[in-house]
Amino acid sequence: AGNHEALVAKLRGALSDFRFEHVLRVEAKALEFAEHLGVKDFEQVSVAALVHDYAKERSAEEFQQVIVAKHLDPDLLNWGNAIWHGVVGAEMIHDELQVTDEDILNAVRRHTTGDVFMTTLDKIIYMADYIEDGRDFPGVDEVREVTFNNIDEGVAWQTGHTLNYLMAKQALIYPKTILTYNAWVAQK
Ligand code: DGI
Ligand code: FE
Ligand code: FE
Ligand code: FE
Repeated sequence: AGNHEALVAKLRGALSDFRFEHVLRVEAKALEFAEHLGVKDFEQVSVAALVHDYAKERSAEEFQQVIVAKHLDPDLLNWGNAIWHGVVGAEMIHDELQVTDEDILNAVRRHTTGDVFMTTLDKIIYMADYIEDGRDFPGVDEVREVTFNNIDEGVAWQTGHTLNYLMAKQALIYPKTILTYNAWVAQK
C-alpha cells in the first residue's frame, strides 16, 4: 500500500544505507516467519520490522533528552545506545513516525533484550533481527533451522548465546536481559 512506500521512503532518509538494508532484510525475514506461523496481520509485522532500528543512529544527547522529558525510568540514563534504541526509540517512533500501535511499539522495546513475556509479534521481530540473511556468526545456520521449527526454541537460543557473548567480553548486562535468560533458558 501507499503507506508502506511512504514509510520505506522515510526510513531510507533517516538511516545509513547499511542500516536501511538491514531493516529491509529484517522485514523480509519477519514476513517469512509471519507466513510460516499463520499470522494474519502482515502490515503490522511489516511496520514493526521497518521501524525497529529507527533510532539506532541518534545521539546520546537525544536519547537522554527523551528519557528526561518523558519521565522514563531514570536508570536508563546509566545505559547506552544498545539499550536505548529500542526502549527509548519506541518513543521517537511514536512521536516522529506517528506509529501508535502499542503492539508494534512493544516489539521495538523488546527487540534487543527480549522479555519474560513476548507476543508472537515480539518473537518474530526478535528472531528476524537476529537471523536475517545478512547475519553471519558461528551457529547462524543452526539457529535459523531451530527457529523455523520452533520459534520459542529460537528465542531461547538467541537469549542464551547473547548472554554468553556479552559475558565473554565482560559487558554490562541490562537487568531485563537476565530476566529474559531466567525465563527462557535457565533450568527451573
Ligand atoms: O540493532 P541491531 O544491531 O540490529 O540488533 P539488536 O538491537 O538486537 O542489538 C544487539 C546488540 O545489543 C548486541 O551486540 C548485543 C547488545 N545487547 C543486548 N543485550 C545487552 C546488550 N548489550 C549490553 N551491554 N547489555 C545487554 O544486556
Ligand atoms: Fe536493534
Ligand atoms: Fe535483536
Ligand atoms: Fe536490527
